[in-house]
Amino acid sequence: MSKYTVAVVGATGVVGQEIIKTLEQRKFPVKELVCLTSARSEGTRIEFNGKYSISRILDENSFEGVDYALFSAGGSISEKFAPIAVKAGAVVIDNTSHFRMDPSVPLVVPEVNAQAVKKHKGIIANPNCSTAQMVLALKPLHDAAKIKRVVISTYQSVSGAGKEAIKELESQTRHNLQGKPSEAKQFTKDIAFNVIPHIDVFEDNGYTKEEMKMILETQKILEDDTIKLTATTVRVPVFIGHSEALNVELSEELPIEKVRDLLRNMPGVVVMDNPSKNEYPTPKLLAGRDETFVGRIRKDISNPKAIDMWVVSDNLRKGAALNAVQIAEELIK
Ligand code: L14
Repeated sequence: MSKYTVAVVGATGVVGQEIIKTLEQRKFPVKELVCLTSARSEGTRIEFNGKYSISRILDENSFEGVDYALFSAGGSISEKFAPIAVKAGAVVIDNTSHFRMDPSVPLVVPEVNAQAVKKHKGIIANPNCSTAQMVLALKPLHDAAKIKRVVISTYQSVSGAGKEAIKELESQTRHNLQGKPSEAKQFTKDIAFNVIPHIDVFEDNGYTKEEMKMILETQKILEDDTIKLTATTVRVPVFIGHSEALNVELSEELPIEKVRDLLRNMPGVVVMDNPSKNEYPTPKLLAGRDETFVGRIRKDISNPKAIDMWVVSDNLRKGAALNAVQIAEELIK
């Protein structure tokens, strides 16, 4: 089997670390792991396959001999360095939002649109975490009875926003329990004992960028811009795992058992839906798992053609690292 030189850009970040763990767990054929970071994290010892790799500063010459470069260090880093990596001969898998809507860049969730990988011109984009788990649940329904409209509410954990955001939820929780006030730095409001209807920046239409990403990326991945979507994305005081309440209007009425079967047969999806036993997915239960879990599946009593469901996945796994590594696996098939 061939082996590849793999670079991870943002190697000491929350997603970078998860990517390295995932490459190891899934036994991706790595000849050499190149860990790239900012000057601040230079020289960090990173364990991989029982050996240590020392992180180096990302620069213009970092990609010599690199086959695959997985980027997770922010949009401006991808904007500058992804083209440099491509020029050096690497294929880039980008975790940021920077290239996702570029028509020449495939946006891929392998269980949904693996074929799109083939059209790449050097860069492949990994979708937004909330989009990735949602399209897994939407795809089989769309194939069976064309989705007309989706109404989305999300409950998103802090880990997507990085290490400092994780620390802020920890320290604010501790402080507030001791009756001390806390200072909001990573989010616009306190995140402990709170919910914040604001992820990423506001756009002119009143939506946040996170909401618009869910809308536009879903249309691109499902290759159908006639699907209408609307979303409210909300940050909740959870460390890992995003949850989503979806109302999905189909173009025809499907029996609810049929809907369950379609979801059960979808790769990457697990139906966890047993209300009589209080069984439904929650982030605390499912953090660390690769699959996307769907529960609370029911007919919308206000519309016979619509389905309500609750979708939970680990935002660092399917929402980021796992999906990126799965794209790399498609490339070496
Ligand atoms: O990749 O949770 O588009 O604050 C931007 C928002 C990643 C998660 C993306 C967050 C996201 C992030």
